[in-house]
Amino acid sequence: MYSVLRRLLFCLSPERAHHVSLALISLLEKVGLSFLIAPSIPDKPRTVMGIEFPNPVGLAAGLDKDAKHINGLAALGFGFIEVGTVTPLPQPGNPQPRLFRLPEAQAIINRMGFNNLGLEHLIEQVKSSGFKGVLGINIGKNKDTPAERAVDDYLLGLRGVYPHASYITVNLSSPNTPGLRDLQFGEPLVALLAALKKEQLSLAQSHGKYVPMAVKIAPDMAEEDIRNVAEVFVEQGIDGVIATNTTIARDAVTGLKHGDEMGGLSGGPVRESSTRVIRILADALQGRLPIIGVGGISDGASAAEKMAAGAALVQVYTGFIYQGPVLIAEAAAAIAQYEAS
Ligand code: FMN
Repeated sequence: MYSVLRRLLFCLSPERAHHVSLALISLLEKVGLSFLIAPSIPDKPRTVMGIEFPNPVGLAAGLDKDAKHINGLAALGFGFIEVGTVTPLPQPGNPQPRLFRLPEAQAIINRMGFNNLGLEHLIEQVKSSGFKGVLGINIGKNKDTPAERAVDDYLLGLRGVYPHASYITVNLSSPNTPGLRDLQFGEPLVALLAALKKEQLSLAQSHGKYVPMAVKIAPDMAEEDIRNVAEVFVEQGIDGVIATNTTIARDAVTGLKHGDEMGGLSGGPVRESSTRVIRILADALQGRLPIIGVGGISDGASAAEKMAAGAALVQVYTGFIYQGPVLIAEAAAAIAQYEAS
């Protein structure tokens, strides 16, 4: 069914197809017909970051930036949904076109630039969804906020989403906000995480509940940098790491239509580099923090590969666009088989 639908959707521009499919997914849920496109996924519960996940396959950030479609997406069988990236203030993102399909490589290039309706709007959406499942909320900085004041934006995000999230993701790895990825290294990383940790602990006291905080990193990191950030995460009391975001590398898509567009590349071409980061992180962390593996999962084998590299959970985005909801079931089944072996 999805292959027919995808053929129709792929006739539209990528951004239009995005909105139409999400509207359809939400509509099916509202009228109780999600089963028409949702695969059946047996529960395989596990506890990660102190949260119980019904199954290990989640939706990665960026698909539902404004948290408008949580219930529709959850009805497809995801074990958890991550919404955002949300910035404190609404911002339009980059001019269109800013989203490109590269079907030959089962890939996407995007330079959306954190287009979103802002923190207040996202919180209202989450509240009105009444969603009871595992919800990650991914926070970022506004484009116009200078790098030296980035921490203020993340603190606003943390405070705003804290009461509404199962976990919070600190996104330091989008290639589409100038200077953002510099926050992944050295003194700026330590200063940012120390400030966020302090605030998280104070929020835990005032709200009477501890909401874990994960950091999302890029795939384009040298081994030494990955090992260094792993130590910083442990020292700063971070609860998990999400590896990885999109890549700025282009070798896998040179010569393909849209292959030289600026932005972050996702899907097939990021699979190996993301698995490499997970493997190095797992070796450096030795179980001290859980890893959520994301990047290029397009079938059962690529999902199980992330678990074998050391992930405790996985997320999908681009593979979901190309394969549809059946990917959730394939990934969950392959992970169950890997864990049983
Ligand atoms: N990651 C974020 O942390 N925040 C975002 O706002 C975000 N927006 C994205 C928008 C698009 C169109 C795509 C394709 C990816 C986006 N991502 C974002 C990255 C994905 O969450 C994921 O980390 C990355 O695409 C690798 O996974 P994949 O190969 O399964 O797509």
